[in-house]
Amino acid sequence: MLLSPCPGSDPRPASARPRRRTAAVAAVAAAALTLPAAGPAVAGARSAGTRAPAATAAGGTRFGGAIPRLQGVSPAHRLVPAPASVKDVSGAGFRFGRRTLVAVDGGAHAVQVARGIAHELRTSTGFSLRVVKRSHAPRNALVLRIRPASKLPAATAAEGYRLVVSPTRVVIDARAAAGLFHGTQTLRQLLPPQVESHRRQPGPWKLAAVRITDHPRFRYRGAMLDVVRHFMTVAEVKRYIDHMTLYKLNRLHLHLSDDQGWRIQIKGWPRLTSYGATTEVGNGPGGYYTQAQYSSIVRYAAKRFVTVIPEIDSPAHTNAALASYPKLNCNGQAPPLYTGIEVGFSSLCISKPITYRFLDDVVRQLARLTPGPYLDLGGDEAHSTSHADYVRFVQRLEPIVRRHGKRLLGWAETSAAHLSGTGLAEYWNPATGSAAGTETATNAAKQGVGLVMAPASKAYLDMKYTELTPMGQSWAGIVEVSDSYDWDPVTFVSGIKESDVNGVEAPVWTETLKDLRDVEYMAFPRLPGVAEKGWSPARHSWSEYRSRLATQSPRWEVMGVNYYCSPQVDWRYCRTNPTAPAAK
Ligand code: TNX
Repeated sequence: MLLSPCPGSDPRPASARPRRRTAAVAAVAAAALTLPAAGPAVAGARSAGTRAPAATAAGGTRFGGAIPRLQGVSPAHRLVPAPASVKDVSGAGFRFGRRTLVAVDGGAHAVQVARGIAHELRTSTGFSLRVVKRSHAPRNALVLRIRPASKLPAATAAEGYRLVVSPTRVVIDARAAAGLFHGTQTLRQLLPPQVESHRRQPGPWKLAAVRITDHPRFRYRGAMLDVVRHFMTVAEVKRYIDHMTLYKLNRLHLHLSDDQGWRIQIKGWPRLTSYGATTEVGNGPGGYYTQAQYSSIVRYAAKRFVTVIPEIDSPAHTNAALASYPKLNCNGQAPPLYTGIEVGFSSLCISKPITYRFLDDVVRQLARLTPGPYLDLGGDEAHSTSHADYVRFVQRLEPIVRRHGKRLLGWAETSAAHLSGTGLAEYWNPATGSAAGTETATNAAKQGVGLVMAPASKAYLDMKYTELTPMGQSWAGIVEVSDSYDWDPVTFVSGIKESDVNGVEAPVWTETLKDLRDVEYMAFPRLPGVAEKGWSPARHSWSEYRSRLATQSPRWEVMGVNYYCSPQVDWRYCRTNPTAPAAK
């Protein structure tokens, strides 16, 4: 297995380090020839009623046939991420019907959550589900209430909720609208998967009686999308946000610049987008978001309680910017645009004042467009920058971010610099325990910089599932579904305490993934597992999780999500007919 070098700890010169990208080129070529093992022809086509002859494999996976309704699968056996507490209640549950109301007691954000879930349920059930404001809980209603802290378990905090299903009503109580929202996502998973359909489906729409109290283990539960190596449209990004919310992820880290392209409009620097955005890996046309488009992603995310964190990678991963503006290069000469998949060859000019004026412009504009507290300035794989220059650079970078009212998020290598202790460091090196490389995590913790755990050998969704996976890379290992679930964000690196960890993130790098359909194939089923690492108590084991995970595939099928039917899971549903990935 070829492990990625960590720039902070790898003493070898760049030329002696493993060149992992070359292997991936072959994977791209293979991806063009081989088809993924599962997936409907058109992402987004919701065909809940598809019928084909069913068959059951020895392991229990059900292939083809009608998509199961999961009736009789109890709440404790179907929810991902697992709630903090689920108590099955004996007796009848609740049944949505033509006259069911959605009653809300709370401010504007609570009303928005009520409207959102009513809208989703209307489409598939065909019921009118009128939204009404009520301070008491009517019968035959889904009731959403903002409650004072004293009326809820102490751990509920800002994102937790209590969900009680009884024959007369479903009540979701929370301290804040975010908690109500997460409660409605649990509700989705308690209903038959057909509720995800864009077309009206036959009922019944029944829920088992249950009492759930729930809150997240970590505050930061992220997904990272690389929209550079292959550009993703605004609609694709929004669809990915939808996928995140079903699993209670709340941070979208958008990797917006790299060697192969610059993807966000920056006023005063037009060539970044008129020239630097015109490429991607291979021969594709690239693309970028105008500031208005970026804002529309931010708003779409915010409505779903997801905070966007934009990343402008620096000082390395900057060839697109260097190609667009000769003055950003130490020698004043622009390199050509780049469409390959090597890393670590580019660097902003550490000693030129223009570098910091450029970054100040970019940071100022992104800070204005981004309501969340964090801006990510990268800091990974700076192989052509000396260690001293790298440290100097990061120490100039953080004050720029702070001056514009934000906190610095960086890859964990940034912890080699002296940091203010207000930011976050994202740990990605696959090293475990106390192996070389883990000091990026311990150095961050020592400085009071919170850790976001994204170890590549567990959380990188672009790693292949098996040698035969037709896309993806393998420099951090071959990562089957159980491998990506089997770790703990606190104990992965020794010397780290629970309070050092802000949360987890699942990055998807897109060197070998050409569109969202490919991204889905790598994210499902692993993304829900990383989400569970971020949300659920540490006690869950793979053997218990895999049976809950098995109940998710019928839902993905209805949603038109492309997914990998891993043989490690006895799926409730799996397609038999592999189909070609849709051409972009
Ligand atoms: C490493 S992880 C990178 C990315 C690549 C990824 C591919 C990190 C901080 N840098 O530039 O896209 O590997 O798996």
